Amino acid sequence: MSAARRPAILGGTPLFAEPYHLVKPALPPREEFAGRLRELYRSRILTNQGAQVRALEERLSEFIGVKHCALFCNATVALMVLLRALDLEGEVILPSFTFAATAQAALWARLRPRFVDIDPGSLMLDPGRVAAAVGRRTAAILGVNLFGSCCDHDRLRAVADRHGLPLLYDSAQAFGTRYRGRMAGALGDAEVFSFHATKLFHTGEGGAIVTGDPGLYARVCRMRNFGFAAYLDCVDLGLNGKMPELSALLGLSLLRDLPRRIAQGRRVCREYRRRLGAVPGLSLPEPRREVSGNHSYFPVLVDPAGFGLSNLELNLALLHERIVTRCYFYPPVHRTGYFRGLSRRSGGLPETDRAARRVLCLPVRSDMRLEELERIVEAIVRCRVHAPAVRARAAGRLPAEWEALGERAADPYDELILGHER
Ligand code: T4K
Repeated sequence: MSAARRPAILGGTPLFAEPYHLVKPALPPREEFAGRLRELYRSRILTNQGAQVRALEERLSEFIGVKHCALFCNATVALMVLLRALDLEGEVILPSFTFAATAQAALWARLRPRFVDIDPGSLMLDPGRVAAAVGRRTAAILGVNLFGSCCDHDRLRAVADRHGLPLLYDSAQAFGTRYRGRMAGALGDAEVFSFHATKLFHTGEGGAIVTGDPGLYARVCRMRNFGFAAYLDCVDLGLNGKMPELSALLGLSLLRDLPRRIAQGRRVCREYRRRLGAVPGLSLPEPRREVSGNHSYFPVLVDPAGFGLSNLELNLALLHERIVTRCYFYPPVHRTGYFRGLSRRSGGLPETDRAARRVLCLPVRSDMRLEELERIVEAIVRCRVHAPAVRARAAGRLPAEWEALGERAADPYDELILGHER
Protein backbone atom coordinates (compact mmCIF):
# COMPACT_ATOMS: atom_id res chain seq x y z
CA MET A 1 0.00 0.00 0.00
CA SER A 2 1.28 3.47 -0.66
CA ALA A 3 0.13 6.95 0.25
CA ALA A 4 0.47 7.91 -3.40
CA ARG A 5 -2.42 5.60 -4.37
CA ARG A 6 -5.59 7.47 -5.08
CA PRO A 7 -8.09 7.73 -2.22
CA ALA A 8 -11.41 6.00 -2.91
CA ILE A 9 -13.21 9.36 -3.02
CA LEU A 10 -11.07 10.11 -6.07
CA GLY A 11 -11.79 6.80 -7.74
CA GLY A 12 -9.22 4.52 -6.02
CA THR A 13 -10.17 1.12 -4.59
CA PRO A 14 -11.64 1.37 -1.08
CA LEU A 15 -9.25 0.12 1.58
CA PHE A 16 -11.96 -2.04 3.17
CA ALA A 17 -14.25 -4.37 1.27
CA GLU A 18 -16.88 -4.28 4.04
CA PRO A 19 -17.81 -1.29 6.19
CA TYR A 20 -15.37 -0.96 9.06
CA HIS A 21 -17.60 0.36 11.81
CA LEU A 22 -16.65 2.78 14.54
CA VAL A 23 -17.34 0.16 17.17
CA LYS A 24 -18.18 -3.49 17.22
CA PRO A 25 -20.51 -4.15 20.13
CA ALA A 26 -19.33 -7.03 22.31
CA LEU A 27 -21.52 -10.10 22.60
CA PRO A 28 -21.08 -12.83 25.22
CA PRO A 29 -19.98 -16.31 24.17
CA ARG A 30 -23.08 -17.99 22.73
CA GLU A 31 -23.00 -21.03 25.05
CA GLU A 32 -22.58 -18.96 28.17
CA PHE A 33 -25.43 -16.68 27.17
CA ALA A 34 -27.64 -19.64 26.34
CA GLY A 35 -26.99 -20.92 29.87
CA ARG A 36 -28.13 -17.62 31.36
CA LEU A 37 -31.17 -17.53 29.09
CA ARG A 38 -32.32 -20.81 30.59
CA GLU A 39 -33.24 -19.00 33.80
CA LEU A 40 -35.33 -16.51 31.83
CA TYR A 41 -37.13 -19.34 30.04
CA ARG A 42 -37.83 -20.94 33.39
CA SER A 43 -39.11 -17.83 35.19
CA ARG A 44 -40.79 -16.07 32.24
CA ILE A 45 -40.25 -12.82 34.12
CA LEU A 46 -39.24 -10.51 31.30
CA THR A 47 -39.49 -7.06 32.84
CA ASN A 48 -40.65 -4.96 35.83
CA GLN A 49 -37.55 -5.07 38.01
CA GLY A 50 -36.98 -8.81 37.90
CA ALA A 51 -34.05 -10.77 39.27
CA GLN A 52 -31.67 -9.92 36.39
CA VAL A 53 -32.15 -6.17 36.70
CA ARG A 54 -31.72 -6.34 40.46
CA ALA A 55 -28.60 -8.47 40.11
CA LEU A 56 -27.04 -6.11 37.56
CA GLU A 57 -27.83 -3.09 39.74
CA GLU A 58 -26.02 -4.74 42.61
CA ARG A 59 -23.01 -5.68 40.49
CA LEU A 60 -22.76 -2.17 39.03
CA SER A 61 -22.97 -0.46 42.43
CA GLU A 62 -20.14 -2.66 43.66
CA PHE A 63 -18.08 -2.12 40.52
CA ILE A 64 -18.43 1.68 40.65
CA GLY A 65 -18.22 1.99 44.42
CA VAL A 66 -21.48 3.87 44.78
CA LYS A 67 -24.38 3.07 47.09
CA HIS A 68 -27.27 3.05 44.65
CA CYS A 69 -27.77 2.16 41.02
CA ALA A 70 -31.13 2.33 39.20
CA LEU A 71 -31.17 0.84 35.73
CA PHE A 72 -33.11 2.51 32.92
CA CYS A 73 -34.15 1.81 29.33
CA ASN A 74 -31.56 4.34 28.11
CA ALA A 75 -29.46 7.26 29.31
CA THR A 76 -31.68 9.94 27.79
CA VAL A 77 -34.68 8.91 29.88
CA ALA A 78 -32.39 8.47 32.90
CA LEU A 79 -31.15 12.06 32.49
CA MET A 80 -34.71 13.36 32.12
CA VAL A 81 -35.80 11.57 35.27
CA LEU A 82 -32.75 12.61 37.26
CA LEU A 83 -33.13 16.31 36.45
CA ARG A 84 -36.85 16.20 37.17
CA ALA A 85 -36.42 14.23 40.40
CA LEU A 86 -34.21 16.95 41.85
CA ASP A 87 -37.05 19.50 41.56
CA LEU A 88 -34.74 22.00 39.94
CA GLU A 89 -35.96 25.30 38.55
CA GLY A 90 -34.15 27.82 36.36
CA GLU A 91 -30.97 27.08 34.44
CA VAL A 92 -28.63 24.17 34.23
CA ILE A 93 -25.04 24.76 33.22
CA LEU A 94 -23.84 22.24 30.66
CA PRO A 95 -21.60 22.06 27.60
CA SER A 96 -22.89 22.36 24.05
CA PHE A 97 -20.07 20.05 22.96
CA THR A 98 -22.05 16.91 23.78
CA PHE A 99 -24.62 14.54 22.35
CA ALA A 100 -28.01 16.24 21.97
CA ALA A 101 -29.52 14.01 24.67
CA THR A 102 -27.82 15.95 27.46
CA ALA A 103 -29.53 19.20 26.53
CA GLN A 104 -32.79 17.58 25.43
CA ALA A 105 -33.12 16.03 28.88
CA ALA A 106 -32.76 19.46 30.48
CA LEU A 107 -35.63 20.78 28.37
CA TRP A 108 -37.81 17.80 29.24
CA ALA A 109 -37.16 18.62 32.89
CA ARG A 110 -38.29 22.20 32.21
CA LEU A 111 -34.80 23.57 32.76
CA ARG A 112 -33.18 26.15 30.56
CA PRO A 113 -29.84 24.98 29.17
CA ARG A 114 -27.06 27.45 29.85
CA PHE A 115 -24.31 26.36 27.51
CA VAL A 116 -20.81 27.06 28.78
CA ASP A 117 -17.66 26.75 26.72
CA ILE A 118 -15.18 23.92 26.99
CA ASP A 119 -11.53 23.79 27.85
CA PRO A 120 -9.69 23.27 24.53
CA GLY A 121 -7.30 20.76 26.08
CA SER A 122 -9.80 18.38 27.65
CA LEU A 123 -12.76 19.27 25.35
CA MET A 124 -14.93 19.27 28.50
CA LEU A 125 -16.53 22.00 30.63
CA ASP A 126 -14.06 24.71 31.55
CA PRO A 127 -14.37 25.19 35.34
CA GLY A 128 -13.25 28.83 35.09
CA ARG A 129 -16.02 29.61 32.62
CA VAL A 130 -18.50 27.64 34.72
CA ALA A 131 -17.63 29.76 37.76
CA ALA A 132 -18.15 32.92 35.71
CA ALA A 133 -21.51 31.68 34.39
CA VAL A 134 -23.09 30.83 37.76
CA GLY A 135 -25.85 33.27 38.50
CA ARG A 136 -29.08 33.77 40.41
CA ARG A 137 -30.99 31.35 38.22
CA THR A 138 -28.42 28.56 38.17
CA ALA A 139 -29.95 25.37 39.57
CA ALA A 140 -27.26 22.78 38.84
CA ILE A 141 -24.03 22.02 37.02
CA LEU A 142 -24.22 19.13 34.58
CA GLY A 143 -20.75 18.13 33.38
CA VAL A 144 -20.30 15.66 30.56
CA ASN A 145 -17.51 13.11 30.89
CA LEU A 146 -16.59 12.69 27.25
CA PHE A 147 -14.65 10.22 25.13
CA GLY A 148 -14.00 7.84 28.01
CA SER A 149 -12.34 10.61 30.01
CA CYS A 150 -13.42 12.90 32.85
CA CYS A 151 -14.03 16.58 33.51
CA ASP A 152 -11.72 18.51 35.81
CA HIS A 153 -13.75 17.17 38.70
CA ASP A 154 -11.97 18.80 41.65
CA ARG A 155 -12.38 22.27 40.18
CA LEU A 156 -16.01 21.72 39.20
CA ARG A 157 -16.71 20.36 42.67
CA ALA A 158 -15.16 23.50 44.20
CA VAL A 159 -17.43 25.74 42.09
CA ALA A 160 -20.53 23.67 42.89
CA ASP A 161 -19.79 23.64 46.62
CA ARG A 162 -19.03 27.35 46.71
CA HIS A 163 -22.51 28.06 45.35
CA GLY A 164 -24.36 25.19 47.01
CA LEU A 165 -25.26 23.65 43.62
CA PRO A 166 -25.71 19.96 42.83
CA LEU A 167 -22.90 18.64 40.66
CA LEU A 168 -24.22 16.07 38.20
CA TYR A 169 -22.47 14.19 35.43
CA ASP A 170 -23.59 12.79 32.16
CA SER A 171 -21.12 9.90 32.19
CA ALA A 172 -22.74 8.19 29.21
CA GLN A 173 -19.32 7.68 27.62
CA ALA A 174 -17.27 7.11 30.75
CA PHE A 175 -18.20 3.76 32.23
CA GLY A 176 -15.03 2.20 33.66
CA THR A 177 -13.12 5.52 33.67
CA ARG A 178 -11.26 6.54 36.82
CA TYR A 179 -10.45 9.97 38.20
CA ARG A 180 -7.71 9.94 40.87
CA GLY A 181 -8.53 6.27 41.36
CA ARG A 182 -12.27 6.81 41.81
CA MET A 183 -14.66 5.43 39.24
CA ALA A 184 -16.81 7.76 37.16
CA GLY A 185 -20.20 7.37 38.80
CA ALA A 186 -18.78 7.97 42.26
CA LEU A 187 -17.79 11.60 41.63
CA GLY A 188 -20.94 13.67 41.17
CA ASP A 189 -23.94 13.94 43.47
CA ALA A 190 -25.60 11.76 40.87
CA GLU A 191 -24.44 10.50 37.47
CA VAL A 192 -25.94 8.88 34.43
CA PHE A 193 -24.45 6.13 32.27
CA SER A 194 -25.47 4.95 28.83
CA PHE A 195 -25.39 1.26 28.04
CA HIS A 196 -26.26 1.76 24.37
CA ALA A 197 -24.82 -0.82 21.95
CA THR A 198 -22.09 1.62 20.89
CA LYS A 199 -20.74 1.88 24.44
CA LEU A 200 -17.86 -0.12 25.85
CA PHE A 201 -20.16 -1.81 28.32
CA HIS A 202 -23.66 -2.19 26.97
CA THR A 203 -27.04 -3.85 27.35
CA GLY A 204 -28.19 -3.24 23.76
CA GLU A 205 -30.12 -0.18 24.89
CA GLY A 206 -29.88 0.88 28.50
CA GLY A 207 -28.78 3.39 31.06
CA ALA A 208 -28.44 3.99 34.77
CA ILE A 209 -28.62 6.63 37.46
CA VAL A 210 -26.08 6.17 40.22
CA THR A 211 -26.02 8.16 43.44
CA GLY A 212 -25.11 7.98 47.11
CA ASP A 213 -28.36 9.72 48.08
CA PRO A 214 -30.99 7.19 49.28
CA GLY A 215 -33.89 9.67 48.96
CA LEU A 216 -33.01 10.53 45.38
CA TYR A 217 -32.56 6.85 44.56
CA ALA A 218 -35.99 5.96 45.95
CA ARG A 219 -37.56 8.75 43.94
CA VAL A 220 -35.94 7.90 40.58
CA CYS A 221 -36.96 4.25 41.10
CA ARG A 222 -40.58 5.36 41.57
CA MET A 223 -40.43 7.74 38.63
CA ARG A 224 -39.10 5.11 36.21
CA ASN A 225 -42.09 2.94 37.17
CA PHE A 226 -45.00 5.32 36.42
CA GLY A 227 -44.61 7.04 39.81
CA PHE A 228 -46.07 4.01 41.56
CA ALA A 229 -45.44 3.44 45.24
CA ALA A 230 -47.76 0.57 46.00
CA TYR A 231 -49.58 -1.39 43.27
CA LEU A 232 -51.08 1.07 40.75
CA ASP A 233 -50.92 3.88 43.26
CA CYS A 234 -49.23 6.92 41.70
CA VAL A 235 -47.55 9.03 44.31
CA ASP A 236 -45.25 10.87 41.96
CA LEU A 237 -44.72 11.95 38.37
CA GLY A 238 -43.63 8.96 36.36
CA LEU A 239 -43.01 7.30 33.04
CA ASN A 240 -41.89 3.93 31.80
CA GLY A 241 -38.11 3.96 32.09
CA LYS A 242 -37.55 0.33 32.95
CA MET A 243 -34.83 -1.89 31.58
CA PRO A 244 -36.03 -5.28 30.30
CA GLU A 245 -34.61 -8.46 31.85
CA LEU A 246 -33.04 -9.53 28.58
CA SER A 247 -30.95 -6.38 28.47
CA ALA A 248 -29.85 -6.87 32.07
CA LEU A 249 -28.91 -10.45 31.28
CA LEU A 250 -26.69 -9.20 28.46
CA GLY A 251 -25.07 -6.74 30.86
CA LEU A 252 -24.43 -9.44 33.47
CA SER A 253 -22.74 -11.54 30.80
CA LEU A 254 -20.57 -8.71 29.49
CA LEU A 255 -19.40 -7.08 32.70
CA ARG A 256 -16.77 -9.71 33.50
CA ASP A 257 -14.96 -9.08 30.24
CA LEU A 258 -14.74 -5.31 30.71
CA PRO A 259 -11.13 -5.13 32.02
CA ARG A 260 -9.93 -7.10 28.98
CA ARG A 261 -11.75 -4.73 26.64
CA ILE A 262 -10.33 -1.68 28.40
CA ALA A 263 -6.83 -3.17 28.10
CA GLN A 264 -7.38 -3.88 24.39
CA GLY A 265 -8.66 -0.33 23.85
CA ARG A 266 -5.55 0.99 25.59
CA ARG A 267 -3.37 -0.94 23.12
CA VAL A 268 -5.37 0.36 20.14
CA CYS A 269 -5.05 3.97 21.34
CA ARG A 270 -1.32 3.52 21.95
CA GLU A 271 -0.81 2.22 18.40
CA TYR A 272 -2.83 5.10 16.90
CA ARG A 273 -0.83 7.54 18.99
CA ARG A 274 2.45 6.06 17.80
CA ARG A 275 1.44 6.24 14.12
CA LEU A 276 -0.52 9.49 14.01
CA GLY A 277 1.47 11.60 16.49
CA ALA A 278 3.75 12.98 13.78
CA VAL A 279 1.20 13.52 10.99
CA PRO A 280 1.20 17.27 10.24
CA GLY A 281 -2.16 18.90 10.91
CA LEU A 282 -3.34 16.24 13.35
CA SER A 283 -3.17 16.66 17.09
CA LEU A 284 -4.08 14.13 19.70
CA PRO A 285 -5.66 15.26 22.97
CA GLU A 286 -3.31 14.30 25.78
CA PRO A 287 -4.90 12.13 28.47
CA ARG A 288 -4.82 13.97 31.80
CA ARG A 289 -2.56 12.54 34.51
CA GLU A 290 -5.34 12.19 37.08
CA VAL A 291 -7.57 10.27 34.64
CA SER A 292 -7.35 6.64 33.69
CA GLY A 293 -9.70 6.46 30.71
CA ASN A 294 -11.77 3.57 29.41
CA HIS A 295 -10.08 3.83 25.99
CA SER A 296 -13.27 3.38 24.03
CA TYR A 297 -12.83 6.52 21.89
CA PHE A 298 -9.88 7.90 19.97
CA PRO A 299 -10.59 11.54 19.08
CA VAL A 300 -8.10 13.34 16.85
CA LEU A 301 -8.14 17.06 16.09
CA VAL A 302 -7.87 17.83 12.40
CA ASP A 303 -6.48 21.29 11.72
CA PRO A 304 -7.73 22.33 8.26
CA ALA A 305 -4.74 24.62 7.72
CA GLY A 306 -2.10 22.01 8.54
CA PHE A 307 -3.86 18.90 7.25
CA GLY A 308 -5.51 20.40 4.21
CA LEU A 309 -8.94 19.02 5.11
CA SER A 310 -11.49 19.63 7.84
CA ASN A 311 -12.80 16.84 10.08
CA LEU A 312 -15.99 16.73 7.98
CA GLU A 313 -14.06 16.38 4.74
CA LEU A 314 -11.82 13.68 6.17
CA ASN A 315 -14.87 11.84 7.55
CA LEU A 316 -16.45 11.84 4.11
CA ALA A 317 -13.27 10.67 2.39
CA LEU A 318 -12.88 7.84 4.92
CA LEU A 319 -16.49 6.77 4.38
CA HIS A 320 -15.53 6.18 0.75
CA GLU A 321 -12.80 3.85 2.05
CA ARG A 322 -15.66 2.16 4.00
CA ILE A 323 -14.19 3.36 7.28
CA VAL A 324 -16.76 4.81 9.68
CA THR A 325 -15.51 7.69 11.78
CA ARG A 326 -17.68 10.22 13.58
CA CYS A 327 -17.42 13.99 14.00
CA TYR A 328 -18.63 13.95 17.59
CA PHE A 329 -19.99 16.59 18.01
CA TYR A 330 -20.71 18.44 14.83
CA PRO A 331 -22.88 20.43 14.93
CA PRO A 332 -22.58 21.39 18.60
CA VAL A 333 -25.97 21.39 20.28
CA HIS A 334 -26.39 25.18 20.40
CA ARG A 335 -26.05 25.32 16.62
CA THR A 336 -28.73 22.72 15.90
CA GLY A 337 -32.02 24.04 14.54
CA TYR A 338 -34.11 23.39 17.63
CA PHE A 339 -31.66 24.81 20.14
CA ARG A 340 -30.77 28.00 18.27
CA GLY A 341 -32.54 30.78 20.07
CA LEU A 342 -33.43 28.64 23.10
CA SER A 343 -30.22 29.10 25.01
CA ARG A 344 -28.88 32.06 26.93
CA ARG A 345 -25.20 32.55 26.31
CA SER A 346 -22.69 35.21 27.03
CA GLY A 347 -20.15 35.86 24.32
CA GLY A 348 -20.51 32.73 22.17
CA LEU A 349 -18.76 29.42 22.51
CA PRO A 350 -15.56 29.78 20.47
CA GLU A 351 -13.80 26.69 21.82
CA THR A 352 -16.90 24.57 21.26
CA ASP A 353 -17.20 25.78 17.67
CA ARG A 354 -13.51 25.17 17.10
CA ALA A 355 -13.65 21.63 18.52
CA ALA A 356 -16.76 20.80 16.52
CA ARG A 357 -14.92 21.68 13.32
CA ARG A 358 -11.85 19.63 14.29
CA VAL A 359 -12.69 16.49 16.25
CA LEU A 360 -12.89 13.19 14.46
CA CYS A 361 -13.34 9.94 16.39
CA LEU A 362 -11.57 6.95 14.85
CA PRO A 363 -12.72 3.34 15.19
CA VAL A 364 -11.75 1.65 18.45
CA ARG A 365 -12.77 -1.98 18.56
CA SER A 366 -11.77 -4.70 20.92
CA ASP A 367 -11.34 -7.13 18.01
CA MET A 368 -9.16 -4.68 16.08
CA ARG A 369 -6.15 -6.17 14.36
CA LEU A 370 -2.97 -4.15 13.96
CA GLU A 371 -3.21 -4.56 10.20
CA GLU A 372 -6.68 -2.94 10.22
CA LEU A 373 -5.45 -0.04 12.30
CA GLU A 374 -2.54 0.41 9.90
CA ARG A 375 -4.96 0.52 6.97
CA ILE A 376 -6.97 3.25 8.70
CA VAL A 377 -3.79 5.25 9.30
CA GLU A 378 -2.81 4.66 5.68
CA ALA A 379 -6.18 5.98 4.53
CA ILE A 380 -5.76 9.13 6.63
CA VAL A 381 -2.26 9.78 5.31
CA ARG A 382 -3.44 9.16 1.76
CA CYS A 383 -6.23 11.72 2.15
CA ARG A 384 -3.72 14.26 3.39
CA VAL A 385 -1.43 13.71 0.42
CA HIS A 386 -4.36 14.27 -1.94
CA ALA A 387 -6.04 16.93 0.19
CA PRO A 388 -6.76 19.59 -2.49
CA ALA A 389 -8.45 17.09 -4.82
CA VAL A 390 -10.33 15.45 -1.92
CA ARG A 391 -11.58 18.86 -0.81
CA ALA A 392 -12.77 19.69 -4.29
CA ARG A 393 -14.62 16.36 -4.51
CA ALA A 394 -16.24 16.83 -1.09
CA ALA A 395 -17.59 20.28 -1.92
CA GLY A 396 -21.36 20.48 -1.54
CA ARG A 397 -21.60 17.12 0.23
CA LEU A 398 -20.83 18.18 3.80
CA PRO A 399 -23.32 18.86 6.58
CA ALA A 400 -21.65 22.23 7.17
CA GLU A 401 -22.66 23.29 3.68
CA TRP A 402 -26.23 22.05 3.69
CA GLU A 403 -27.66 25.18 5.15
CA ALA A 404 -25.87 27.44 2.71
CA LEU A 405 -27.13 25.23 -0.09
CA GLY A 406 -30.63 25.67 1.28
CA GLU A 407 -31.23 21.94 1.35
CA ARG A 408 -30.55 18.78 3.30
CA ALA A 409 -28.24 16.53 1.33
CA ALA A 410 -28.43 12.78 1.90
CA ASP A 411 -26.31 11.77 4.88
CA PRO A 412 -23.14 10.29 3.32
CA TYR A 413 -23.11 7.55 6.00
CA ASP A 414 -26.57 6.42 4.94
CA GLU A 415 -25.61 6.60 1.30
CA LEU A 416 -22.16 4.98 1.44
CA ILE A 417 -22.40 2.56 4.35
CA LEU A 418 -26.03 1.68 4.99
CA GLY A 419 -27.09 1.97 1.38
CA HIS A 420 -30.45 3.36 2.49
CA GLU A 421 -31.79 6.28 4.51
CA ARG A 422 -32.37 5.83 8.20
N1 T4K B 1 -25.06 11.68 26.69
C1 T4K B 1 -23.97 11.46 25.93
C2 T4K B 1 -22.73 12.23 26.20
C3 T4K B 1 -24.01 10.50 24.91
O1 T4K B 1 -22.92 10.29 24.15
C4 T4K B 1 -25.20 9.78 24.69
C5 T4K B 1 -25.30 8.83 23.62
C6 T4K B 1 -26.30 10.03 25.54
C7 T4K B 1 -26.19 10.98 26.54
C8 T4K B 1 -27.60 9.29 25.39
O2 T4K B 1 -27.46 7.89 25.59
P1 T4K B 1 -28.60 6.88 25.11
O3 T4K B 1 -29.94 7.51 25.38
O4 T4K B 1 -28.37 6.58 23.66
O5 T4K B 1 -28.37 5.66 26.01
C9 T4K B 1 -24.45 7.04 18.94
C10 T4K B 1 -25.42 6.44 19.94
O6 T4K B 1 -26.69 6.20 19.37
C11 T4K B 1 -25.60 7.24 21.18
O7 T4K B 1 -26.00 6.34 22.20
C12 T4K B 1 -24.30 7.92 21.60
N2 T4K B 1 -24.43 8.78 22.74
C13 T4K B 1 -23.76 8.75 20.47
C14 T4K B 1 -22.49 9.48 20.83
O8 T4K B 1 -23.46 7.86 19.41
P2 T4K B 1 -24.65 7.44 16.34
O9 T4K B 1 -25.77 8.03 15.57
O10 T4K B 1 -23.29 7.96 16.10
O11 T4K B 1 -24.64 5.85 16.27
P3 T4K B 1 -24.73 4.93 14.99
O12 T4K B 1 -25.97 4.11 15.06
O13 T4K B 1 -24.49 5.68 13.76
O14 T4K B 1 -23.50 3.93 15.23
C15 T4K B 1 -22.16 4.37 15.29
C16 T4K B 1 -21.29 3.23 14.80
O15 T4K B 1 -21.48 2.05 15.55
C17 T4K B 1 -21.51 2.85 13.34
O16 T4K B 1 -20.26 2.56 12.79
C18 T4K B 1 -22.37 1.58 13.42
C19 T4K B 1 -21.87 0.94 14.69
N3 T4K B 1 -22.93 0.15 15.35
C20 T4K B 1 -23.99 0.81 15.91
C21 T4K B 1 -25.00 0.12 16.53
C22 T4K B 1 -26.18 0.87 17.12
C23 T4K B 1 -22.84 -1.22 15.40
O17 T4K B 1 -21.88 -1.80 14.89
N4 T4K B 1 -23.83 -1.92 16.04
C24 T4K B 1 -24.93 -1.31 16.60
O18 T4K B 1 -25.80 -1.98 17.16
O19 T4K B 1 -25.10 7.67 17.86
